[in-house]
Amino acid sequence: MTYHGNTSEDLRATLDRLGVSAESLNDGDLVVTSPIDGHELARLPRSSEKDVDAAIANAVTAFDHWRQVPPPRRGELVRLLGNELRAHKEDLGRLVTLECGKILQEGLGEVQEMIDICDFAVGLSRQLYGLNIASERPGHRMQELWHPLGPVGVISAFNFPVAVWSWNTALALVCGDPVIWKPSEKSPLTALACQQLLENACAGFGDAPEHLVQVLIGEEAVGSQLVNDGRVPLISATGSTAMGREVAPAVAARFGRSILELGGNNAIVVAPSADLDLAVRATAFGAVGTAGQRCTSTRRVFLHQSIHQRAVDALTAAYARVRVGDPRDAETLVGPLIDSASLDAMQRALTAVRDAGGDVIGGDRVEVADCEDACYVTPALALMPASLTSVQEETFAPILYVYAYETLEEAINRQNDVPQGLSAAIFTTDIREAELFTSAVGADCGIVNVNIGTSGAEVGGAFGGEKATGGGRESGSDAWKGYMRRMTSTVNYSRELPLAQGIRFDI
Ligand code: UN1
Repeated sequence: MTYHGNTSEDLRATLDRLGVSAESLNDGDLVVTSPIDGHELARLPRSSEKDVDAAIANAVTAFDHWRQVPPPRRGELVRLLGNELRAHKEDLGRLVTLECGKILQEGLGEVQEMIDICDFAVGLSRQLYGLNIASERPGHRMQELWHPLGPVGVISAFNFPVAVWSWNTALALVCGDPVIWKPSEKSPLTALACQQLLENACAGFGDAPEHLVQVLIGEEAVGSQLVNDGRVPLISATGSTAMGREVAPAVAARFGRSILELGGNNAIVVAPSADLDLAVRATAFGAVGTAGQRCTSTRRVFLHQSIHQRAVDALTAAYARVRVGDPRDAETLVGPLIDSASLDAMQRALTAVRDAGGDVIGGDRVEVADCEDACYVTPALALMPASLTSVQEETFAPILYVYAYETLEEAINRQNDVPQGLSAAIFTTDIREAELFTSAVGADCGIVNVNIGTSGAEVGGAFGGEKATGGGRESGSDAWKGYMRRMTSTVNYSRELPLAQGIRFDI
């Protein structure tokens, strides 16, 4: 692999172009390193308990102003943010690569997702439709009104360090809500860059309230303070199922609202009639793309027994062509894992496959000169014995568990027989199979695709999943409703007072 040189120098230049001052980057003790070569990138100060408290108080004040700004005007701020993102797409994408190890194409794709959600939200700012509902009473009008909710706490993960923030922020802003963001402690620099771009947009906007969008840097303690504070009516949290298990009850205990986007265990079913070339390419992209570190990554593939061997051969050949290396290299398809804990988890999972009688192809560590502290691996195919139940845990690494199946009902049952329910896909040219898979008795996930893979969802659809994935929906469709307060309002314009349900109450 070719190493493209010191990441900290690359980082300084990139941050400089993004307008983030280098001065504040060494004032603290939260050490940020690049997964590309393990070099230290920054030492950031952590937000203290007092800082978090002040940020929440500031957000409450900003809310009082922002909720009174007409939604299309709020959309103007998001339009300006979209422009900033367009102007800085290359640099922000590169920063994602430097801090998170995604290949440049995927860093750019992530920023494109941000631009797309801004466009979506700008359009939404002239909609935010409520229903008119037929009233059962004469001379009455019943209507649903949507009002701003209040400060939104966003907790995000390292793997989509900027897009997840933008899904939440673009919607929250047009809905009239301030945002307080706690990015992953593994990717705080991309957060500082987003904050800078947002501030540029605010400067162009003119009269946005101060502290409309804020960033807090730190670990779990910071997130937990946000989660437990009753002044933050909505917590939108992306991360592991274990994290969601702590966040959900804490927010519920104070009757707050949460949008949870947690682990996935996504499967592709390849049916006998499938276009095998499409199926193999989609499976490989889903499983090895982003080094298997997407919540939508393909973790399992169920191959019909009639095409099992052909598909395994094609996958093995595709895996052999995958270039692992410095994600800044245009030839690279798989960059590093985020850290050594990830590498350990991957090795443990592969040992478990071998212990269970499975065969592992790949999954070897790739040593790179000058990058001894980085964790590069070849993606792994885990060929599983037919007798085994499907793996239940999500390992955030490029491992694809390969199973054979006999009937579609069996494949659907096995796809569903895991705690998570984010994304599933079928490759088939048989319309009956496709329809069954997406039907009420088909895959039980929030995202179910036909002839495309499990990852790479467009922003226009609602994003999220069922069961241990947390049930939340972000991004497109009507996910905006999660960021607003619904009011049912009935107006009586008659001179009578008829009661609902026909009740007579003569007083
Ligand atoms: C995530 O991994 O947290 O559908 C989000 C996808 C991307 C988003 C992934 N649009 O793969």
